[in-house]
Amino acid sequence: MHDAFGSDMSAKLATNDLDAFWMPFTANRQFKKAPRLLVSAEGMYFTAADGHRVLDGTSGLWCVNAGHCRPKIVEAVRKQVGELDFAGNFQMGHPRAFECAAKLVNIAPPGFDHVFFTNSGSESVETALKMALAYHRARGKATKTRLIGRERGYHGVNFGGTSVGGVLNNRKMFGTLLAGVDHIRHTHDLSRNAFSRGEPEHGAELADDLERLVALHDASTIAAVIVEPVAGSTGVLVPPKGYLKRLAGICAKHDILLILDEVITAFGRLGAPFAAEYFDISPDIITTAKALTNGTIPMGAVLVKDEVYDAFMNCPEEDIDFFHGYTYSGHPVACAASIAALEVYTEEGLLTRAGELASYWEDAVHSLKGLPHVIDIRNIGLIGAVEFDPIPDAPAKRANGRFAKAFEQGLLVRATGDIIALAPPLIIAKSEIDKLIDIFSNVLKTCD
Ligand code: PXG
Repeated sequence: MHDAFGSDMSAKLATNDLDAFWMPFTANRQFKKAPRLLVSAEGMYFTAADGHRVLDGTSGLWCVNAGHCRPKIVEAVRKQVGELDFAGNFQMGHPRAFECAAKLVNIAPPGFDHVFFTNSGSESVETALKMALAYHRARGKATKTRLIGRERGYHGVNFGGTSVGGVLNNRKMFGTLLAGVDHIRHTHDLSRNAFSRGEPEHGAELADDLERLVALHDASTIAAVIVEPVAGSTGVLVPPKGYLKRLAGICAKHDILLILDEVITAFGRLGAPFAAEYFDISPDIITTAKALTNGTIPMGAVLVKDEVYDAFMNCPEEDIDFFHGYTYSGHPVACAASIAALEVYTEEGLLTRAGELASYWEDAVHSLKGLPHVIDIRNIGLIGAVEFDPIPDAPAKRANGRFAKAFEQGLLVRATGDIIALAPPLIIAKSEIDKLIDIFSNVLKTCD
């Protein structure tokens, strides 16, 4: 291989082939000493570089709800990239983006008739936060500028999402972040809710923490609250019974927009197309990404309620109504992937399949109770989590060791803190659930 100057680069590549890529959210030096490389995937399985098959217990990173390398999606991408590789959507457009938006609106909760495209969950969050600010301003309520997140919330890694997020390690290195942000308390409470099956009994009253912030800042200064219906990245925190309804009620009472961050829950993870429907609440904005394209092509989408969209349409018709967007908002290849993914989901009943599997899954995950160091097990839809007591002075080590061992044994799980999260593709068979639990319980029995 030759670089731009004509010199032979192959020797350099051979010696530094893992060095150049600064991997995200990774202990780079540790990883590169014992890399775990995945080279192909199909259905429920990855194949690792050494040839061993790995059952995907996390849908990649909560992305591949229909399983890997689905032919219909692969073909749609192949066809689109050869037909229209790129066309922008600023003051021009292409049919795939309109088709994709219409398909999304079709499966979206009632009243969500508009879609703004992005390229990731982080961008969906930034878009939603900016939308909330601009919405209030367009309605003449320009003092409503504060953004409220929640402790232990994860909303991606851009500045807005980091600011409303509640993860210490994601925040502490990055200065003062966005001004005018506050947080309500998280809902994780093992003392009252350990080993809950589905939604925990205790903690709906934690939603009233928003009233505390209203009393502190005044509702006239608050634009929006953003929460995940089920917090994923910080260890699968299932909302207590009644909590989300109560939070939505307080938002409505104070004219505060509720942004539901459904980056991991949208597209069937809980057994309904969206968590908003599962919990029977009506947020104002829903952020999505990941399974939107079954993970095939990076893409995000912000679903917007009519009232919000309409507020932007009061400006003169020739004016740009929202000064926001990305070069790749509604990229044709991403749209083609998403259209095909949404078709696969509906054709195969995947948007509701998690509901059919939920009780089998719940029993399977809770069968791990009693194994060494397990201090909690929780589940909802096709999500599960096992929490371990931390090794003194070595937080996260317990879960990380189990993650590495599981991978060796042919199972991909996701470690976060001292919690292991499970979220397999929605196509999983009951026999594969049994296999997943079998491998994982052996790992838990044999690790310190
Ligand atoms: N919001 C939520 C609720 C998320 O879970 C993002 C926003 C950001 O999405 P992008 O596409 O910008 O990464 C996420 C991402 C994990 C894990 O292991 C979860 C995410 C990403 C990587 C790992 O739980 N969620």
